Amino acid sequence: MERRVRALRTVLAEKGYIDPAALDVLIDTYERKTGPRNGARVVARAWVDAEFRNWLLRDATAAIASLGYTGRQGEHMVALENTASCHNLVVCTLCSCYPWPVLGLPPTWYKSAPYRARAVKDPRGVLADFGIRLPESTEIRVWDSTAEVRYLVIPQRPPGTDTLSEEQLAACVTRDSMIGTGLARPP
Ligand SMILES: [Co+2]
Repeated sequence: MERRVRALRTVLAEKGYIDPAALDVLIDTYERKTGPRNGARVVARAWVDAEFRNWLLRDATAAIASLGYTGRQGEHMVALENTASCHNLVVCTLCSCYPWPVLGLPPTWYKSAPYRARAVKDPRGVLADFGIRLPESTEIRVWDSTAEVRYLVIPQRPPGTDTLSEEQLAACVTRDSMIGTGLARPP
C-alpha cells in the first residue's frame, strides 16, 4: 500500500495535479494537528467549567472553535452529553461522516458496514462488543451523522477525579468515549 501511494503521489506530482508541499501540509495537519486529543480537551473543559459546558451544549461549533478547533467536517458541531439515564452513540449510516477537527480521521470500524447497520438495529449489542454494559434503565440514543452535522459525545466524568487538573482529566477521555462506543476511563 505504501509503495502504491508513493507511486501515485509521484505520478500526480509529475503531471502537475498536486503540489507536494501542499500535500505535506495536509498530512501534517491530520497526523499532528487534529485527533482525539483535541476533543479530549473540549470534554475536560466542559467538565471543569459549567459556563463552557452550557455554551458547548447550546452552540458546540462556537464553543469548540474558541479552543482553536475548526475546519473541514467540523463546521456544524453538536455536543451530546451522556448522563446516568441517557447514553449517546454516534454513527454515520450512509458513509463515514466524522468530526475531523476534534477527533481526527475515523477508525476503520467506524466506516465498516456491520457497525453502521448494527449501531442502529442493536446499539446495546454494539456496546457489548466494545465491552460496555449499561443498565437497562439507561436509554441509548443513536445519532446519525450527516454531511452537515457532526456530533461529539461528552462522556460522563469518571468518579474520583475531583482533584485532577484539566490536563489530567483530558487524559481520561478516550476517542471511543467521544463516539459513544466507550466510557471515559478512570485516571
Ligand atoms: Co457520512
